[in-house]
This record gives sequence, C-alpha cells and structure tokens, in this order.
Amino acid sequence: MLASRFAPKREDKFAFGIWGLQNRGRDPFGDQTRQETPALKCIQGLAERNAFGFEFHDNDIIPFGSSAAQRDAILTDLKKCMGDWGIKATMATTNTFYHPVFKDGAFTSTDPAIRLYATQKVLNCLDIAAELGTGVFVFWGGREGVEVDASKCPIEASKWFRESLNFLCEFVRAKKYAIKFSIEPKPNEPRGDLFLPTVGSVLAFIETLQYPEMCGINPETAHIKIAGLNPYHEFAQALDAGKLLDVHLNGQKPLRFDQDLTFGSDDLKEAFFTTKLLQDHKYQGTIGFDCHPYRTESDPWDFVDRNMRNYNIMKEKVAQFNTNKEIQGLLGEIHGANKDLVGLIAQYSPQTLDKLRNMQFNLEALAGRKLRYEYLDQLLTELLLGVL
Ligand code: GCO
Ligand code: MN
Repeated sequence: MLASRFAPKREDKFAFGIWGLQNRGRDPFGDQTRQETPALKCIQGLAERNAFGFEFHDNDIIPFGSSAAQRDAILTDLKKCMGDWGIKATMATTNTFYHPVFKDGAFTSTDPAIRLYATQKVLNCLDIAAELGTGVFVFWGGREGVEVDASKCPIEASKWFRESLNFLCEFVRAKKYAIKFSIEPKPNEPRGDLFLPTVGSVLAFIETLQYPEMCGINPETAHIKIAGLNPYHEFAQALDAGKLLDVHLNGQKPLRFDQDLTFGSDDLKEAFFTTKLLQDHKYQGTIGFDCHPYRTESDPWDFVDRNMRNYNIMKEKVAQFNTNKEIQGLLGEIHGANKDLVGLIAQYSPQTLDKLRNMQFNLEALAGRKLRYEYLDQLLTELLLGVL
C-alpha cells in the first residue's frame, strides 16, 4: 500500500496539462492503445484527486473548426464543471502545431498569411483564457524551427515572432486581461531544430520585446534533458531572473526523443533538486506536470496520482535535507570559509579597489581546502533511499 501522507491536497497547487491525460497512446510506430479520456472527464478526475488546476490548448477543449455557438456551449459546460468541482484553469495555450497549415511554422512561417492566422488563433484563445480566469498563457513553438537552414534566417524568424508577440501584448493591455505570456523553450522535436531552445535564449529574447515585463518562461524538465542540460540549473536561471511563471515537470532520459515520463520516475536526484529549488525559493506559481501515461496504461489515473505523490515525497525529503544536522553541518563548513571577506566588493569605490589590489592570497592554503563532496553526495543518496 502507498503511504497516505503523500496524497495531494488542493493547497499543494498541482496542475496537469490535460493533453497528457487525453493522450491515446499513439506514437510514430503504433496506433492508439486506449480510448481518449474526454476533456471534462479529465478535469473532473483531476479535481477528484485534489489537483488545483488544469492546463489546456484551445483545441483540447474546443475541437478545431467549431462554430461560435459550439464554442459558447462548450465553454458554458466547462465553466459549470470548474465551478462544480472547484478546479481552476491555471494555464492556457494555443495549438499552433497540429494542423498542416503550421507544417513550416506558425509565427515563423515564411508566409505572412500563416503568421497572421496563428496570431488570430491566439487572440481567440486569449479571449477563452480571460473568460476562464487563466493568468498564464503559454507559447510553445512546436513548429517554430527548421530542418533546412537554407530555408529561413533565424534573425528574420525572431523578428516575425517578436512582431506577433508585441501585437498580442498590446491586445492583452487594451482588453485589460490579467494575463502574462510564458514562452516554453525546447531544443528540437518535432522540428529538426527549434528556435529558442533553452531558458537562456528565451530570457535574452524577452528583453527584445516591447513589454518584457509581460513575459516570462515555463521551462520543462524533458526539454532541458533532450538538450543534455541540467534542469535544476535551467529552472534556477528562470527563477533568478524573476521570470518563472509556470513549470512543466516530468521525466526524461537525456539526449533522446521526447519521452514525457512521470516526474521522478527516471532520476530521483534531479527531481529532488527541482523540488528543493521551488520549495526553498518560495516559487509562487502552480506545480504543473506536462507528461503522458505510458502507452501500456489503460487510463491516466495511476499516472496522475504518482506525479503528485512524487513531488510531495520530494518535498518531505527536502525538509529532511534542510534539517539534517550532519548535512547542514557539512554545508556550514563548506560555506564557512573566510566569512569576513563576504561583501568586500559589493560596492565599487577607489578604497575597495585599493584593498583588492593589495590583498595577499595564500594560494596553497586556499587550494588545499578539504571539500567532502563524495561524503555529502552519499548522505543525500542515503537520505533519498530512506536509510539515513
Ligand atoms: C511538448 C510540449 C508541449 C507543450 C504544450 C504547450 O510536448 O514538447 O511540452 O506539451 O508544453 O503543447 O503548448
Ligand atoms: Mn510542456
């Protein structure tokens, strides 16, 4: 039996992308292995399991090509379901990758009509987000990239994307929607190369926009590991910049196709440090999971439960780590060297410059310091394995 103390509570603020729950188990080599769980069933099931919210693409809830009347009827049902079950729509996004019109990009298509169509599709989805009270609006550029570099210049592609984003920011301001934009980086898949592959590239791009304060990032564990990078560090960079609007937690073996595994199912230390980062730095957003049940599953519910449990288990491990006397003692030693020098160059002045120039360093003593990292890592390993 699984221990009940890790069962999720509303105040844990967990949310799931419903597209992961709707997933029918198709892959490039095989057909669907289960029935699609309808959107309202996904949302109800999440609420029953104490998730705080759900995330959605326009077409996860409103089928492509629906009429205005169909849209309104669907939204009425959805709002009723949200009210009845007390669940929030925490993140909205536009599907600008599935329809063949987007085969060579949406905002970065070489055809201005396609760029305008994508921008219009986002406008419509922003109206839905506002109606549902959603505060974070994501841009995941699934088709914004190339296989053939001869086909378009990345600088021009950035210009096109910037133009749409600036226009959409103006729209949100004009409508007084309480919505922020969040760009989700990914290095590749489904395109050979995607534009804006990492947290750093998104941060730099945001600064070129007209309203950088309206835009942030939602990094995803899997996307970072597809690039062979460290999710703890990437999430930290977004948080440090004050730009972490949402997170997409999941699991992924490094440098492979996009696996979208359950959070904590593949790399416990990484899940621990991601959790530690969000807990220690009092991240205020929702804890979003963007992943898919194994193709072998018949329904999404064991998968939903264990993503949330794994986060809560890691939360307990983080608390143990932060209060473990031996670990904290060791960290105290590691960070305790030459404390009197801290802040010496915090403020530039001719006097501090002079001080720095004249300082004498005993390199042999500095280089000789003992760093018991093997032992520290073993303490963490034993803590995670439950034997410390
Ligand atoms: C992926 C992405 C997507 C996006 C989502 C939001 O599979 O690479 O994670 O799932 O997060 O589509 O637009
Ligand atoms: Mn994602």
